Parts: sequence; C-alpha cells; structure tokens
Amino acid sequence: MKGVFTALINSFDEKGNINEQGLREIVRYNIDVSQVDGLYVNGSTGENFMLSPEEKKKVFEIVKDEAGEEVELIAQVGALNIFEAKELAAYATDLGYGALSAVTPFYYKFDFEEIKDYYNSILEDVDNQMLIYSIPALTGVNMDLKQFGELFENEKITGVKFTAPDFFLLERLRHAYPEKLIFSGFDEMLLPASVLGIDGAIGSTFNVNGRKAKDILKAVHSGDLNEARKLQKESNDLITAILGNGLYQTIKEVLKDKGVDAGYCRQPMKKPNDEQVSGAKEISRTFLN
Ligand code: NAY
Repeated sequence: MKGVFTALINSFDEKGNINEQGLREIVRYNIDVSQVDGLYVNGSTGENFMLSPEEKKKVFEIVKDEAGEEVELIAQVGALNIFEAKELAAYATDLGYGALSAVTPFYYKFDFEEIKDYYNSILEDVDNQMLIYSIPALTGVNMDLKQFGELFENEKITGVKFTAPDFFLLERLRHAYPEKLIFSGFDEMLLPASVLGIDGAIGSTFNVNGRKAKDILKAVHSGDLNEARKLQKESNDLITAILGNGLYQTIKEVLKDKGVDAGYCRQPMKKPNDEQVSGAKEISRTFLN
C-alpha cells in the first residue's frame, strides 16, 4: 500500500444512474494511461455521500471486477449509519479490497470518544486494515497528534489519509508513528508532503495526471528537488485550471475528451455548462497531451 492512488471519479448517466460501462472505462484509463499504483473507491471524488448503500456496493463490485489484481484497492466505507459502514466494510473485504478507509463521522459534533468508538466498531468484525480518512475542511473534525495516537492503538488502523494543509501536524505524525502509513490528500501540495516522508498520495486529479504525480514522488526520492519543483509547478497549473472550471465536472469532461465515457455528476451537483465543456477541452489539450 504505497505510491499514487487515484480518488476514483464515478460515472453517472444523464438521469443520475451509475453508468457501469463508463465506470469500467475510468478504471481502465487510470490503470492503463494514468498508471497509478492504486484506486481509492467511493471517496468524496466518487460522489459517495450521494449514493445509496446498494449503489456503493455496486461500485465496489464493478471496480474490483475491472481492476482485478492489477492495482491496489482501498474501499472508503465511512457512513453516519454505523451498521451501513460495518456492512460495507465486510462487503469490500469479501470482495478482496486490500484496505478500508472511513471518513471521520461528520454533521453532528461527535466527541473524540465517539469517533474512536466508530472506528473500533467498524473494525471489530472485519479482518482488514483501515486508513482513517481525515478531511477537516469538509467534516469539521480536527484531530490532534495524541488523538491520532489513540486511534492508532487499534492495530487494524494502519494509517491515515491526511487531507489537510497542516504540515506541522503531518511532520509530527510522521515522526511519532514511523510504522503507520500516511497518504497525503491535497494534490497541489504533493511535493511538500512527500519531502516529509509520506508513503503515498490519494487524489482526484490523478484520474488524469497520475503519471506526473508518480514522477514528483520519484524526483523527491532521488533527491532531485529542482525536477520535483518543476513537475509540481506543471501539475499546479493544471490543478488551478481544473479548480477554476469546476473540479468534478472538469475531470469528467477531460476524461471524455480522452475517449472515456465519464458521464455526469449526480444531482444536486450540476451538469457542466457549455463554457465548462469547452474549458475542459482546452485544459485537456493544453496540459494533458
Ligand atoms: C476523496 O476522497 O476523493 C479525496 O479526498 C480526494 C482528495 C481531494 N480532496 C478534495 C477535498 O476534493 O484530490 C483532492 C483535491 O480534489 C485536489 O487536491 C484539488 O484541490
């Protein structure tokens, strides 16, 4: 479980139903063209929190069927309904997912004891490893070094997907828990995170820019920081353009420009307007040739 993992985008048809063929094509593009080391399935980028439990299972199934053993697979199973989270954890484990991940419980202001209980409960009946999915900007849940340490006391919790621009905490975590896996979650900050010794990265833009992300990690590991800076600058030009044109819509439209049936987002996310469609085509041709 190391390297560059794509936070897999999902494909829906115009009515919002899962587009199985499109999802398969997205998986293939990530493996064959973006050449990532693994896929993070049913995360934020997969529009997970707008899916029913049955749809989440269907996505786990399709992705596993298409990817087989070609790349590592992480199943994001976090849900406010603890029974659902446990069921999804068992389901993905039976399918052969190499790791689970669960977003910190959100919306209600759960205290830390409740958060700890959530992770321990998800894991109690399942034989798999878990990466905590920490994304304070979207969940409002900020955990400190000591709290991560308490969660890590459960041996099945083998690491964290760290989606926060907090390099102080990232360094402290790396230093305090050298045996735990740390995946950084902001693609635009891959270089500074990798200098601090992360094990890998999980990101949305790797759907289309996975190879360059791998090259950034390679450059850092070989000590070529000038090359790493150049590649991060190029990636950030792309990421700036994607964010300015609408994140998920643009990734899908870029994939379509590459011949992948990436479909649409699910309501309440909007369909892209004409300007976004042409903007995405330009991004595809300017930055991703
Ligand atoms: C997920 O579960 O899909 C992720 O967390 C992916 C991580 C992304 N974070 C968010 C908030 O979307 O890849 C990043 C992000 O899209 C990228 O860095 C651009 O800001």
